[in-house]
Amino acid sequence: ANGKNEAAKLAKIPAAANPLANEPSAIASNISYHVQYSPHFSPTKFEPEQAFFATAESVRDRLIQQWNETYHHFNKVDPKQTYYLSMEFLQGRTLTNAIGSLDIQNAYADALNNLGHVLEEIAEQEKDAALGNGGLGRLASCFLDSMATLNLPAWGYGLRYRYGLFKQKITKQGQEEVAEDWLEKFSPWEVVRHDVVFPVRFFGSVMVNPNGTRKWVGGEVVQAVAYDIPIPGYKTKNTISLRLWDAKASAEDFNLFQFNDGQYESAAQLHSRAQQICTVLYPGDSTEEGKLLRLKQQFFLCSASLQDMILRFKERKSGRQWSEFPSKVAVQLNDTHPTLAIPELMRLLMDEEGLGWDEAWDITTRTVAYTNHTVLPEALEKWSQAVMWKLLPRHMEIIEEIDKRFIAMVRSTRSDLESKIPSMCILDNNPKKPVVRMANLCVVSAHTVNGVAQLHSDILKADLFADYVSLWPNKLQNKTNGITPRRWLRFCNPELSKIITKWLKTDQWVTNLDLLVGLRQFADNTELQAEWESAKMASKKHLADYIWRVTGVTIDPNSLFDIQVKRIHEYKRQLLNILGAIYRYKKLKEMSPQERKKTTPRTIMIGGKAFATYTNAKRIVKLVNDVGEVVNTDPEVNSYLKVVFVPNYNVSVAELLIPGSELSQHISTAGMEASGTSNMKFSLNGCLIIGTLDGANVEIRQEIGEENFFLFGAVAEQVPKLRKEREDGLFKPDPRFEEAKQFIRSGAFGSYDYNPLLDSLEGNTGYGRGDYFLVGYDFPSYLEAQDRVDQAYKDRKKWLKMSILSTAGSGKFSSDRTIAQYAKEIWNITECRTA
Ligand code: GL9
Repeated sequence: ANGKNEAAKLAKIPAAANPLANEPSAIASNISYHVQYSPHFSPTKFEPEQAFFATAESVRDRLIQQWNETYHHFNKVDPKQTYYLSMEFLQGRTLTNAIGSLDIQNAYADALNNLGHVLEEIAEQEKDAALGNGGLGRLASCFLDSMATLNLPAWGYGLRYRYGLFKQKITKQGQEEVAEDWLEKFSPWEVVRHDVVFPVRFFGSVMVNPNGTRKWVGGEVVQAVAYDIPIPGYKTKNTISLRLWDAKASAEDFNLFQFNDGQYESAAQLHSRAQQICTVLYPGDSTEEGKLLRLKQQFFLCSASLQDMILRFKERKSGRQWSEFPSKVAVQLNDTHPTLAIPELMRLLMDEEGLGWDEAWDITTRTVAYTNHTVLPEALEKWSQAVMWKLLPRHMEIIEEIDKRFIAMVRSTRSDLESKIPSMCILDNNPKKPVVRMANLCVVSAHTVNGVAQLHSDILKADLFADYVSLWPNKLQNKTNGITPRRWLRFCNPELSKIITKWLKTDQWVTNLDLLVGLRQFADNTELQAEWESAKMASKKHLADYIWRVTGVTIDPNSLFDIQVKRIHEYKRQLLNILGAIYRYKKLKEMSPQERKKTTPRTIMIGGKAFATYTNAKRIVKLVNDVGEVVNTDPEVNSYLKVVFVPNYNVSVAELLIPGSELSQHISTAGMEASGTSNMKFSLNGCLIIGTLDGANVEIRQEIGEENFFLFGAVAEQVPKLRKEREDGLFKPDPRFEEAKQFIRSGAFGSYDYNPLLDSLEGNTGYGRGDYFLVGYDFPSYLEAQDRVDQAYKDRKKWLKMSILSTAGSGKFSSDRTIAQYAKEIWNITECRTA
């Protein structure tokens, strides 16, 4: 009801445009100014939606001021600058984060109250910018927040997808994907830079000049236009840029003659081809067209970003030496997706700037570093050589030359590695399907390669990249991931933040998260425990309210809130979770009412999106929903167990779920989750973890203390042997595992055909990979760990202590720590603070 008739009230507030005054009345005037003088809606309405856009624009005014100052400052100081190249940035919403970073929450809340609105409600009007799939994209966004907060000269470069990650609808059939148009009504945060436009070529051919140099010509040329999004640091003036490229054709590409001849489609053909490039995040790559489009996107990002960096390098100081480039520019490749930056930088330096191979190679290799985010073979990119020759003929020449020189170098310096050359080199010339191995190109060309958690980096060293380590012992580093404590505690959980600040007697923890260890000494304190419990309860009620709104299921805030939210993937083992829930349900059914009363009531929430063509993942979504349907409507047990599928999991849903969580599940098959980052978010918010020794779980457990972590399951070194045993038919399944599967097969959760999913858990069937993910092996120890959870939850003091110790031990997982390490150990950049 807020704001319904507020247009009249608004008219009485003078529309002053002083964008920088901090009093609530001045802010209200500025909001009013935007409603009236930068209108996007008809002038009679001032409902929450209109209020959101006007509020965002007033916040943007402030950001622009300090953003411009940061630009000027970097230009003047000319520091070495990092460019984080990423196909994904999972930004989520911006308003609360921006107001919080500017430290003017209260004034904005008051200003909006004066206008008849409530800040929290206004903030909920904002659509998530979901230009990423999951952890990898969210990591990039957390990194930007830390770069700005640490006053580092650094920018992000990405693509301005029209449709980001799809919206997930749950129907009787399971998951349905719907396009999500975050730009439907425009984004108040982006600024188009009409003066920043670069041509990007595709296809064409290579021309040899009389002097032997080469030039890429012909084909089609698309314009890359810069859209900048401001990234404010927390309580600092520094505001850096996320530069997103959009593609457009130029007017000359529009065939006016054809159009006037009535051939509308062919007249605009080049325009529509240009438009395709930035239409969707991760176009399906099951077709040749899809693959080509994805490759075009990758090159588009790399080429535009590098042209921009080179121009800036030249403009900041005229007439400088190219050899200075690596001391002014650091490029970080977020996974192999932007690998083409390597041959593109080589091409620009040689063909456009006239450098020779050796100098160009020296500059390129001293500039580029690469982060690996996964060891899953299906995620290691390999591009067809034929497609690459067609789309990027000059780059293929360069890649061939890099490969040739690499092989020659290994032969001449390390004859012991001769037998390893076929797997180490870049081009896989298998005649059936010749491909370019992008990870190999990265490792060969980058000065530094890093993994994202200690265990993952150890696996890279021992396994995936072992041969390169013997060649270049110092190239491989670890940089354990982190999360921004601003979004993931200070802003999403203000109740808990207040308590932390009170007990630590400082709010410095927001930028120095190690200070959280100061809570350890109070972990037993009854007063802190009471405050802690009531903050958690408030968040649980808030969450219960949300669950009711989006699913119609009522959940009990006194039950244990148990959450698993992440992309649906067999290796993440949501199936283990739901099988555990099914087993619990079956046991509850078998109990007498008296026995049931002794159990710990639970609400199991599972959320996440399945990739559109990943059938088994979609079956898991369907199963969770079907189980929920039966359990939640079963009057015998539904006060002891609820199973809820949380639809459309995204950043803003995470901000609601995490503060209200008590137990979260990070239960991947050991060795398969490179790091995980939501585990850090949950732990930071006082949520206990049930998990395997995988990814960053290992380090979280070390930091918070093993007695505060519910550990189960096989460890990474065991996995190959266990898989082999399973294959050889030597595995004897636990009867509880058989019982849970049999219960599904009996039709207890409806008539949908779950056999393909269940068969994927068997040793020797045509389906799946013979329980490749070891759900069967880990099932008994998982159930036992869940029993320990139930017991621990009954002891309130013990549980609260563990919860406090989780938060207290999470300091290491700040992305400020991670980024400080990248800055020092990979990029060699230092602070550049805007005065
Ligand atoms: C991922 C890993 O799977 C995660 O374990 C890791 O935490 C993140 C960030 O380093 O990167 N790699 C990857 O491809 N994704 C990850 O989440 N997938 C998606 O982002 C969908």
